[in-house]
Amino acid sequence: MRQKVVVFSQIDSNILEKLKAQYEVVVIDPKAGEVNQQILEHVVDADGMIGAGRLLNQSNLSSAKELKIISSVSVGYDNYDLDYLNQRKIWLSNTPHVLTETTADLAFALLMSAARQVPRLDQWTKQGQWTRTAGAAQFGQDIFGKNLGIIGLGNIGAAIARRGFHGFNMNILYHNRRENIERAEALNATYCEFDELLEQSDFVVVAVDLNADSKALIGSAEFEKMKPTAVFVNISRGSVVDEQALIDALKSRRIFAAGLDVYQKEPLQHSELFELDNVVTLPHVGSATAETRYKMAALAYQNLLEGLAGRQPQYVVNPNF
Ligand code: 8YV
Repeated sequence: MRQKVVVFSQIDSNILEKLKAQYEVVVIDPKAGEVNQQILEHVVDADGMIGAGRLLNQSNLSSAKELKIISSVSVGYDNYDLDYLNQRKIWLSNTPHVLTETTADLAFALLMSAARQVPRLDQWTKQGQWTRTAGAAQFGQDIFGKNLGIIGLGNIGAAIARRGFHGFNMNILYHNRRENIERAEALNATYCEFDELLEQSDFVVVAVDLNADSKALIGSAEFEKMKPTAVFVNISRGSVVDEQALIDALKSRRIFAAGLDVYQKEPLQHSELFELDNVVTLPHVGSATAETRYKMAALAYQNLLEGLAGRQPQYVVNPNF
């Protein structure tokens, strides 16, 4: 009897074919009906799950009596109830490292686009508004040699620091819950207390995991501490930021601009953010290149195989339940 795998989001087609050759595979199709209802129906006899971007917890996994592993095609795992998975002795695995550089590239794309008003000026030019030499209304912020403040100097934060230091001669500031002297020295980064980083940074980049400590970490008080020329970039999770406070800070020009890849609610079709000309909004594409998404899916496939064979996956998130 072949083990059953539920694929709960779109994954690389080659990896999907490999799964179908080895297991009984059910693919959750948003076009076929309400996704959570499909999950509830198909997890009952599932041995494994693979995918990303769905909330999985007791409300939709309690009937999954055979479930051994959830293989997430993501590095973040805030949308899984880890306490419940531990209680049920269900492994959760993720896909770290393979997406680090791609996500750091995207962070810098947002930083530069927001600093130099690229989307707004692109539209301005295409609408035929360029009738004379660009003036103060088209001015952006310098990047070279400026202060880059990174909140969360993990793998992605470190990759962003390398881009800033080696690519733009930036002064690298960082804040973590715990100072990481060895990593900071290698990155030419200086540890700052949280408020100090907000006050001194020309660019504030959020690269933390979403957890109890980082939820709503950045709100009105934090935006008030930033420079009026500051550019704010979030490539972590939307809930790390009080989104209304960000909208207010942008509307009042309390900060110069923002570059966002994540939002409190995703996917996002309607928001006050979309009416503002000083924010660049991308649809959670930090890891979204064909090459990187294949690497993530291939790593998640290996994690799944290990879990279904009863072996702890290499990139298990909850090894000691
Ligand atoms: C994923 C991400 O592609 O890996 C993560 O944690 O945020 C992205 O790179 C996304 O979570 C898939 O929904």
